Formats: sequence, structure tokens, C-alpha cells
Amino acid sequence: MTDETHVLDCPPEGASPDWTIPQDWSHYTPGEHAVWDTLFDRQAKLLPGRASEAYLRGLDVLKLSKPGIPDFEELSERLMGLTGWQVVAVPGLVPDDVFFDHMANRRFVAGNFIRRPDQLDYLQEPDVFHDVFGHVPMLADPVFADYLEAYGRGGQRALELGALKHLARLYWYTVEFGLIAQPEGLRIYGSGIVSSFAESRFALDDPSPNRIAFDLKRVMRTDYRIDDFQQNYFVIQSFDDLLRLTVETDFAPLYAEIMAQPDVPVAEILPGDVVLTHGTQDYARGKAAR
Ligand code: HBI
Ligand code: FE
Repeated sequence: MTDETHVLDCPPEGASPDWTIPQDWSHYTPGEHAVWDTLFDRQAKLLPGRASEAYLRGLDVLKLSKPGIPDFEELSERLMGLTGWQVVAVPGLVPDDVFFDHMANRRFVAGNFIRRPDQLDYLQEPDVFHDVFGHVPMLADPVFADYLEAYGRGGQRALELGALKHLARLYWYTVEFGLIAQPEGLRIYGSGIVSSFAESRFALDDPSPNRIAFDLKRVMRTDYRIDDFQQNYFVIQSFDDLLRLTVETDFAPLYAEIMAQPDVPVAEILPGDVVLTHGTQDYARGKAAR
């Protein structure tokens, strides 16, 4: 590999041109299945009353409570019958254009590796627990399944318009870290939260972060942190709202408007925000002090 090529320039050894690889479910060791079971059991105790109805329904209908790392072929058969989505194995992060092409064709790319026992609480790259336990149950919800396909198509367009940074924020504050208002209170649907033991509590219970009503333009202006708990969570009223927004919005003029304005720093509250909880920022201050 010459020094000007980038690791994401070409698929790794053994991967197809679309970066997919066989999951090869039989290669997982008992220890790797045990890591999945440990993570699953921890979240299964925590999520009832915290995760959204749609997420819990997806977990159930896809029979993800079976022990061990799921077999993507079995999982995709069930999922295909529900919303036309399938889960395809990839070795790790794939280039944005590849990611969006899969998403626009209802193929969810999932890492086929699982974290080590000493990484239970944090790892940088999405592994099979983050991708399958975190993301896949939401793909069983017909409206969210449509939203994610629309996001994939939107991503292809954002790449053409050089606006990926802004659209990636929409993904971040909904698909990864989104909250939804249910009659009984706020619930989690974001995969980054639902697959995290600590953030599943922090996002709903901790007084530190702001919780702000979702607004498309505001979210696409807002920076985010990839290496720590979020300091802003955005709350939608329904997945129908989210889907309608994505389908009805003409993004090109909206991107132009946003690019003419400064980014909104993490944890800042804007005058136009509908603030559900004004955070203390104690968590962030505490981290800064260390
Ligand atoms: N690749 N495997 C994988 N999983 C992701 O979540 C992912 C990716 N590539 C790019 C990406 N996410 C984000 O940059 C998207 O916003 C494009
Ligand atoms: Fe993710």
C-alpha cells in the first residue's frame, strides 16, 4: 500500500467490492458468544421502561433474546419478511458512499467482530453488539425502516452536495442518540444509547445533559462528541414526524442556509430551543476538571 492510499480506499482482503464479507457464524468462539450474552443480559435488565416501545417490540419479534451472537442469515430472513431489510457483515467502518449505498437498498452493514471482555463498556468502532443489538431491532419498525432507507438516499445526495458533515449530525442525534416522547415519559431509541450500559441510564436520568425538542435545522447545525456521553439529547414526538421531515424537506437550500451560519457547540442552548430539561452540565464540568 503506497502512502497516499487510505485504508478506506479499497476493500480489505477477502471482502467484496461492496465491502461485505461472509459472517461465517461458525467461527465465533464460546468466549465471544459469552461476551454477547453478558452484554445482552445487562441491557435486558435495564431497558424495560427505558427503551422505546418500537425498540422493545423489534427485540422481541426478531427473537434476539436467543443466547449467543445472532446468525445474520436467520436474522435477515425474519427482518426481510417484516420490512425488507437485511443485515450484511462488514469488517468494520466502510467508506461513506458504500455505507449509504447499502442503506439506500435496505442492507444494514454490521461489524462481524465482537469486543473483548475488557472492552465491555466502551469501544471506538461499532462491533456486532452495537450494530445488531443497537440498530437492528429498530429496522423491524416499518416507519423507522422507511426513515433509514430515506437517510441512505439522503446521504448519497449529501455527498454530491458536500454536506455530509451536516447530514451525519442528523444520523447522530436520531439513529445513534435519539430520544422519543411517549405518554409515560421519555424513551430511548438511539442505538448508541441502547447498546451502552452507562448511557442508557445517563441519557434519561442524569440532570447533566440538555434535552431539547428535535428541530431538523438546529440538529444539523449542532456539533457532537464521539468519545463520551452526549451533552445534548434531541427528543422527537414520533417516527412518523421524523420520516415526514426527511421526505418532505428540500435539503439543498437547507444545507446552503446552514453552511452560512456558525456551527452550534455541544451543550449550548439556543434562544429558539424548546427545552425539556436544562442540563446542569455537571458531568462535562467534572470531566473538564479532571
Ligand atoms: N461504516 N460499518 C460502518 N458503520 C457505520 O455506522 C458507519 C460506517 N461508515 C460511515 C459512517 N458510519 C458514518 O460516517 C455515516 O454518517 C456516513
Ligand atoms: Fe451505530
